Amino acid sequence: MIGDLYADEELERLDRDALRALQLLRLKKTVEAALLTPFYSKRLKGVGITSAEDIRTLDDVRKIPYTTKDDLREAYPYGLLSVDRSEIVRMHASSGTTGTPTVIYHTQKDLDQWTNMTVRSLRATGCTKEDVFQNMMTYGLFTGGIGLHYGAERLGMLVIPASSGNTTRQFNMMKDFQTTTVHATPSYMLHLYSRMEEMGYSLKDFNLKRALIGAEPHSEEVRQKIEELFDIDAYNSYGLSEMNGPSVAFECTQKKGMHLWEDAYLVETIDRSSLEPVEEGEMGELVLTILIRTGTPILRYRTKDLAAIIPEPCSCGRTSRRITRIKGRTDDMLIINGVNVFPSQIEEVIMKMPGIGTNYLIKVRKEGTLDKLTIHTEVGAELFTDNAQDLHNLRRRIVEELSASITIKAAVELHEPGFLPVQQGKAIRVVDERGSVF
Ligand code: DLL
Repeated sequence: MIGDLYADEELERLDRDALRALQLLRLKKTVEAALLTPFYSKRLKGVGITSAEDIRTLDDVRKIPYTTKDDLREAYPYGLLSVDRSEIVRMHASSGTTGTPTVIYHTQKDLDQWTNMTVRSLRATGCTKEDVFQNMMTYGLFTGGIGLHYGAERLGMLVIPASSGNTTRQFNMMKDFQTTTVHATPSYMLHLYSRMEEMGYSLKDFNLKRALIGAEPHSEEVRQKIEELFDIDAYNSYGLSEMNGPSVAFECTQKKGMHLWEDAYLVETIDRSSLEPVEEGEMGELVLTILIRTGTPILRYRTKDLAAIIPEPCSCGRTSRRITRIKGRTDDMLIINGVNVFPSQIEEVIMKMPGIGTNYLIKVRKEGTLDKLTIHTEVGAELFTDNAQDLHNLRRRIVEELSASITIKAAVELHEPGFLPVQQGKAIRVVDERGSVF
């Protein structure tokens, strides 16, 4: 494959024409692999694609129907394998909410390519072999732990495969091994900070320089809060198991959007109602095709994640276009008395409030015929002990700013640190008690 002729550093900086030529070659190869799977052979032949030669330009990708999570479930367990099962060396799975998991299989070559992407992503954030890397993402079927592990090793970092949870042990290791880089969900980073003092630690015990945060939606305000609390740089990392996992898109040290590694992924943004492409720069649903995996090829996957492609080149010199922070998932959008609200819009408002704590929860329920939105948020311990007037003022300010930003009058309840539940994996930020209202 032509991509194999380039060193990875060159792939990061290929000029756009060469990049597109490489994408086309890899797309053809992927379609060829897909035609070998029971699922896609039927699907592609149904639209007249019987060989890779039916893909002549990158625009021909539009001839291919979208793939959804339900399709992957339908193909469970082996309907998307394009190679003999003996060639497969690893699987990952995500269960979602409906039971049947979606399973992704990797050949050794697929894993090597994924590791390349991971090395590249880590390097983009300034990681080197001098770093001590504490990987606080769950190891297992979830891709967050193992996904970054091999890249970090290949880069030569000292890898601590800590996995998630056990906050005391995380702190002990951060201190004893002088960890410089952690990988965690943003909600776990906030949780860590909230426990630091009570565990007898302070920032000067650590040598932390950066956090790689991802796997769940979070606002710019949360990134800034993590950076300020720990006095570090925090980099956004996006990925999904259907597209391997972490290292689909990663921020570089410029921190102005995430480079979506285009030699490995073909990205489209579509209008989620018409399913037609939106303009570059406009917010749409990300549709991704993985170009570096043959074990389980997936074409035009509807991620349900909303973001925009940033067309302008990045000053770091990497040529893969960037995407904006994920605004939310199409299925996370709340409709409150007819108004569309993404949880991220609420998070932006509360996380920039001075004195606010590290955890919050959005609750929606019916009150008569109306929807009632209540924001529960923790605040710093000092606010509870100082004076009630400050608490009152803070509550009023949140209500006002929410009303200005999302045009909804929400109830706000302030709580002491540690009051709200903490999840070990991805944070649950919304509890919708309206049943099957929407
Ligand atoms: O969360 C892979 C991953 C692990 C990414 C570690 C980054 C770091 P899944 O469990 O399949 O895979 O969940 C994928 O999580 O479709 C998004 O909705 C959400 N997501 C992942 N990263 C981000 C992010 C991993 N940086 C789903 N910002 C995706 C917002 C994110 N949402």
